[in-house]
Parts: sequence; C-alpha cells; structure tokens
Amino acid sequence: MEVAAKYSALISVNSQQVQMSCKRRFHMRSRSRSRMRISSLYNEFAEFGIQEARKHTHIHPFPVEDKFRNMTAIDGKTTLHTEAFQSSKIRFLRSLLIDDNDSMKVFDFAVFPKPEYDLPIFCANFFSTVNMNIIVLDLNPLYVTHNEEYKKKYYSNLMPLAQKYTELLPWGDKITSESLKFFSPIVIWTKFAASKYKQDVLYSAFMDYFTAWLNLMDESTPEKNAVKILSNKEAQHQYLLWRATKDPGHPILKRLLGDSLSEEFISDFLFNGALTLGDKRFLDFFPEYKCADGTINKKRSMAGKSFSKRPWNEDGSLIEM
Ligand code: BLA
Repeated sequence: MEVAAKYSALISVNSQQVQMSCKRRFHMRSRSRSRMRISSLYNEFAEFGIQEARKHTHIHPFPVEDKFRNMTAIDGKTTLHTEAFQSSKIRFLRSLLIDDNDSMKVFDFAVFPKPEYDLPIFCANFFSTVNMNIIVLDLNPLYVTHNEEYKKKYYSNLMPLAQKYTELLPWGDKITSESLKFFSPIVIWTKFAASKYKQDVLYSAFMDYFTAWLNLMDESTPEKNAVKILSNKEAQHQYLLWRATKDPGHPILKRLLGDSLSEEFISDFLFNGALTLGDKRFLDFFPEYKCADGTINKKRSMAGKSFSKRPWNEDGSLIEM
C-alpha cells in the first residue's frame, strides 16, 4: 500500500476507535458523573502505548529501582505511576502517569531507540489541569530537520498526518527556539481549555503518532558504521541532558517528591541515559548557559520565547520568520 494511503487508512480506523471510545466513555460518564472530573484521564493512553508496542516487538521490563514504580507524593494524595520496558531496538520505553486525584494529571511517555538506530525519539508530554492542557506530541528528531536526508527518511510521508492533526490542535503559545530545535515538522504543540472533543482528538493523534513511530521502527535496520552509532548516541545524550536539566515539569516534580528524590527520578528514570550515554555534560552541549562562576544558569531559556506560529510549511520546510 502507498504510504500516504496507508496513513489515511490508519486515520480512518482510529477515528472509528475514537468514536467507539467516546461512546464507552459517555456510558461511564453518565453512570458516575460526579466521580469523573478528569480522573484517570491518561490511563488509556499509557495502556494503548504499551499494548501497541507489544504487538510490534517483544518488550521486556527495563530494570528500574523499586522506589520509582509507584510513588506517593509528599502531599500524601498525588500518585506517580511508572512503567519501563526495552526490546531489541528500544533502549528505553517509559511511561509516567501523575494524578493528584483532583485537578492535575500528567502523562509523559517516551521511547528512546538503541544507538544503532537513528530513529526519532517518541515523545508524548501532556500536562492537564481542570482549566488548561499543555500538549507536546512528536517524533523528536535525533538530527535537526534541515538535514534534508533525515527529514525525508522519517517525516516526509507523515506530513499529511501532521496536517490533519495540527488543524484540529493548532499551534500553542510562543515557544523558545531551544525547544523548537528538538521538535520535528510534525510536532503537535498545543494548549487548550478543558474540552472533551479535543481530548478525544488528542487520543486519536497519540494512537496514530505512536503507530507511525512503531511502523518506522519495524522498517529500521541497525547501523553498522561505528562513527554513525556514536553520533546517534551523542544526539540522544544531548537531548536527554536538555530535558533532564531544563524540562518545565521539574519544579512540580520537586514540589511533589522533594529535591533529592526528584533529581534521582529525573536523571535515573525519566531521562535515563543523561548520566551514562556519554562523558559530556550539559554545558559542553549548551555553553550559553554557563554562569561566570561556572555553574548552569537556572533560567529555562536563554533565547527567550518566540515562534508564535507554526514555523514549518506543508512539506516540512522551515519558514523564515
Ligand atoms: C510546559 N512543557 C511545557 C511547555 C513545553 C513543554 C514546550 C511550554 C513552553 C515552555 O514553558 O517551555 C514540553 N519542552 C517540552 C518537551 C520538550 C521541550 C516535551 O523542550 C522536548 C524537547 N511537564 C512534564 C511533567 C510536568 C510538566 C512531568 O513533563 C509536571 C509534573 C508540567 N509543563 C509542565 C508545566 C508547564 C509545562 C507546569 C507550564 C510551565 C510554565 O508555563 O512555566
């Protein structure tokens, strides 16, 4: 089947699934309206991700310290649930669900390929409160996407999929170019107020994007060239150090888990590899953050926020702004 046809078939299959899942949720909602609020909002995303990965490859548990599996925060009510797997092509697949049993839900699902593969890093990062959803869904590129070869290899066929969803889930607020560097032309970066419709579209987008990533993984063959493997490893290391140091979720994790446990959780679990994939440190990759005393500037962005519009056109080329 032509790739474009394959993806439009995928979209329509998943739209049916979304309709079915809407019906199911409607029944649940009418049965227990008072309990629903936004509880368990992202559980089915995590279940889908893990089940779907299982359909494509043999995943087995990634060794994780027991203390990171099911945590209760300092407030005594917020729960943090994690799962972690690996496979022949996947170095680390992990899922984090945070639920404060009231107004805040977080879903952070990422898949890091083994360095023999230059596959993008799968990234679903959703932060939701009763009023606001902050959403990043992407196949984060290992190499900047003005690398035409990389763009063609992984994104050109996915542009129709991106176009469909980025119309339904339009560009969020201004964003810093430092984040943008890690995003691909198919990124869904959006913010929306509580909306059942948008949440269902997001579920459909998550299913389609993750299925697309798994299909790319199926087709991928291991790199034999040691220099290229090293370069894939370094690109992943840079990404991990960026997120382990500057991810906007860190202040909340610190509030929930305290300084010491949140730091361990970030470097050993969430961004596993940040301390082990290479010898370089954050400032080697991002020297602009170096303070006069040699420490890392605490600012989240040195470049400041810009890019108030989607900076790629329909064929995935960067538009000069
Ligand atoms: C906000 N999270 C954001 C934003 C982005 C991301 C782009 C909004 C813009 C910004 O403030 O930078 C996510 N940024 C990413 C991702 C990449 C990146 C995925 O560069 C990848 C390269 N987020 C979490 C967790 C929590 C969380 C675990 O992952 C909370 C426990 C929260 N994200 C969170 C919050 C905000 C946010 C609270 C708003 C922060 C603010 O406005 O200051």
